[in-house]
Amino acid sequence: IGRKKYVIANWKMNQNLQETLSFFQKIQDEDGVEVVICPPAPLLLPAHTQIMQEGKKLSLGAQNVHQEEKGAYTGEIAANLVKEFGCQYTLIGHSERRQYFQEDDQTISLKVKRALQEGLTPVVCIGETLEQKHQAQTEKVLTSQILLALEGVNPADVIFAYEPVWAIGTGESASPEEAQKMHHYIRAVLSHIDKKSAEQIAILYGGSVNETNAKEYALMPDIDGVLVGGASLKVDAFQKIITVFA
Ligand code: G2H
Repeated sequence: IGRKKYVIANWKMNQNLQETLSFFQKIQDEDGVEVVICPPAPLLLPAHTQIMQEGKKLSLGAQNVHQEEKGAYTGEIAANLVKEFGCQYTLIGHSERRQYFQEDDQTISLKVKRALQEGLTPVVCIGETLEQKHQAQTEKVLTSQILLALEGVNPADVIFAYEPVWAIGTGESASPEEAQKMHHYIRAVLSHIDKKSAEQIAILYGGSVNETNAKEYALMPDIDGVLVGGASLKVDAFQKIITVFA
């Protein structure tokens, strides 16, 4: 439907400097798909330099930014700094941030605003836990995550990634049909906020995507790309996923 396609790598706390340089030497951009790599923050600048040297059409994203502009927040990462280091995107509210670092929807809402203020496109991660799924709470959870994330911002400026928490790093992915159903629901919620933007907003699927199953997600009308963890660490596997969406 003419929406832009995205393949985003979330390296999480993996890869060292040497692996990063070699990854960017080997990986190829492809027409028709925006490829975004989200390495650990200390690897952003070397990755940026390497991309420039190679002259490749690849983008960088942070995995997280702090909601405040700057100040006494030991160990945290400022959005304007990652922007300076070559990022155009940042993940916000990944389930591991929600689970291990107590990020709630309120904090996530502030982070979305901060990212936009600094000129970064937020990739907002939403999704239900296994418990919520079993209690038939999925739609309710998604709706409230979407509404809070979009509070006071233009929905057209945001990308969403649907990552059912039970499918993350477990090898148990949501079936393409199951994912499509939820993406369709997410777009319906967005369309209540702004009908026109809802048609334009990219909604990516994430959770145990690999070079084998990526093709099936790409066929779904409301799946505009993928957010890839484990399978993004190996150049060959990640390249195959890029090709699927190109
Ligand atoms: C979900 C995903 C990327 P994986 O966290 O964000 O990781 O593909 O390893 O399930």
